[in-house]
Amino acid sequence: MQQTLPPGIERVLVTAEEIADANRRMAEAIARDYAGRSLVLIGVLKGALFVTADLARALAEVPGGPTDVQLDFIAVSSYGNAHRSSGEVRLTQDTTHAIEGRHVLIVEDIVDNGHTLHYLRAMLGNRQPASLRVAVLLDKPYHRAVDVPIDYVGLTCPDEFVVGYGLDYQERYRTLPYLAKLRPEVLPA
Ligand code: PRP
Ligand code: 7HP
Repeated sequence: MQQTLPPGIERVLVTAEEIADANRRMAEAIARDYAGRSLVLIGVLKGALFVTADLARALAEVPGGPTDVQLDFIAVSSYGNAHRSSGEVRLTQDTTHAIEGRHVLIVEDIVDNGHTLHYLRAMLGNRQPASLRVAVLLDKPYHRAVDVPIDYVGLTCPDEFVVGYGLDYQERYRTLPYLAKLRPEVLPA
């Protein structure tokens, strides 16, 4: 059946079902690696709101995974209202709990030029966690400015500006259940 898309959206790139499959695959790998341990997931707001929630629940459905999973959130901003990163990352909200001695998994929606993740790895790594890894739903490797290790990848993102499932353009489109390409006329040249 033909789907009616909101104004500004050209086409769906990744369906809600494909996103759920990617989260399940990441959850299985994470469950294996953290079996019998206590794990803290740190979701990076606002974009990773949905992937953090869905990955956490997918993880709870895998038998034999971590003994317990705690959630925390951090907020950073580097894109402001633009569709290109300023490269300057700002911490806008810190976690609520200390992570010293804890196994920590940063959960991101997308890694593009890599500045955000580079900043977060360095900042959280300085706090002496027992371990620090990264799970990313979308790896967008075409314009990487800094090399950042990613431990769990859901999907490779097409070389497009994508919105939906947490990803925004000027704070719009975050609540779409799929990932979509914007119409080119919506973006500045
Ligand atoms: C987006 C996205 C990632 C970051 C990735 O966040 O959610 O956190 O950009 O970009 P990079 O790899 O090029 O640094 P944004 O700064 O737009 O904030 P938001 O999550 O609140 O939308
Ligand atoms: C950040 C970001 N936000 C939304 N869509 C994209 O394609 C993006 N790349 N980096």
